[in-house]
Amino acid sequence: MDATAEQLLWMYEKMIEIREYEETMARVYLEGKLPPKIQKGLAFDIGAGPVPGEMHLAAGQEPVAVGVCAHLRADDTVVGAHRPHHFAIAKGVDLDAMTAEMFGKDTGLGRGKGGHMHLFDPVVKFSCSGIVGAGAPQACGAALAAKKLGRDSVAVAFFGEGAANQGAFHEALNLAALWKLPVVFVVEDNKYGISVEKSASTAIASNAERAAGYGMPGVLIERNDALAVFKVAGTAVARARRGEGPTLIEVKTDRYFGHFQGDPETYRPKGEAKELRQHDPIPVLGALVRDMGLLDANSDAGLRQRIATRVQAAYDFGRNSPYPRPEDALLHVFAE
Ligand SMILES: Cc1ncc(C[n+]2csc(CCOP(=O)(O)OP(=O)(O)O)c2C)c(N)n1
Repeated sequence: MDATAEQLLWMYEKMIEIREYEETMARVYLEGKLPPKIQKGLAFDIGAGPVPGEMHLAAGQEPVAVGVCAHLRADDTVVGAHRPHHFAIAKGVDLDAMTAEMFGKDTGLGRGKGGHMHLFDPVVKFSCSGIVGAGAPQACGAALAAKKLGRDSVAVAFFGEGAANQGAFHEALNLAALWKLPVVFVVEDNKYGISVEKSASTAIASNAERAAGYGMPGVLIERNDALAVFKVAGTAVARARRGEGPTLIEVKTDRYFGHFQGDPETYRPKGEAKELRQHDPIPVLGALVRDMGLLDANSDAGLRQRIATRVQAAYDFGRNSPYPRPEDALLHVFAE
């Protein structure tokens, strides 16, 4: 399945937007957290500053999000994990409300009660969770609902290779195949689960091989490349829409930042992140769209400027929004 000019441009634009979002967050997150005497690599108070809590960024992993979401509609469901911004942006979650959520503000997706790992947007059917492995069964639930309602919408569960060792992953795959659910499972293999290398946690090199054990197609994508993901995801999403059941995809991708912001990354070979950035997938797609005549240097610069302005506006919105009122602390927490 070849991408149209419109899809190529969309993927390029979204990858730039995700990268801009994550690089901005890397700066904003440190505000108020790093007293001058605390050196790089030492712990800081994660509750301090305008963006409280842990922060897991996905710079480098953009191809996985855009290559899959290019095939999705607003009525399709996406369930992400604890590193969710790239999926949320690619699925079309409102950037202002998403950012306000991370600032803990009343205008946030969850009125500031969820934070960056708990972004819920029913408008575009997006959710995520800090519970590793939780997303696969939830995607099965959304897929089962679509099937029962006779709709051709699909569900995608994105999670890391660490999550693929959770029991919930295996139960979800079994059920999805047994009931031929319209779901696509996408494993992001960014080499590490926190500090643990995949080779130290997983007996086989590719999770795609595990698909055979559940009776579904499994595909390994060895390049961190938007087009490569787009092609494989297109087949998987179309298969799910036709009612032919689930697919398991694993993508080898690159995490440029630490597991969380503030991670001393002592487990990484020195210079690894810098080396990974030499294979940045964004300029690769940029060269392609320019070679195809879809963009020139001027329009590329204009596009980047528009995206930077849009992202900055979202951060301004989050920063300047009001905090929830203390008396609303229990509002929307318990069902009546
Ligand atoms: C059920 C559960 N166990 C453990 C954790 C702690 N934890 C947070 S992230 C993480 C590693 C996840 O690795 P992976 O699934 O590969 O995702 P990545 O961080 O690489 O994106 C762990 C163990 C958790 N949040 N939930």
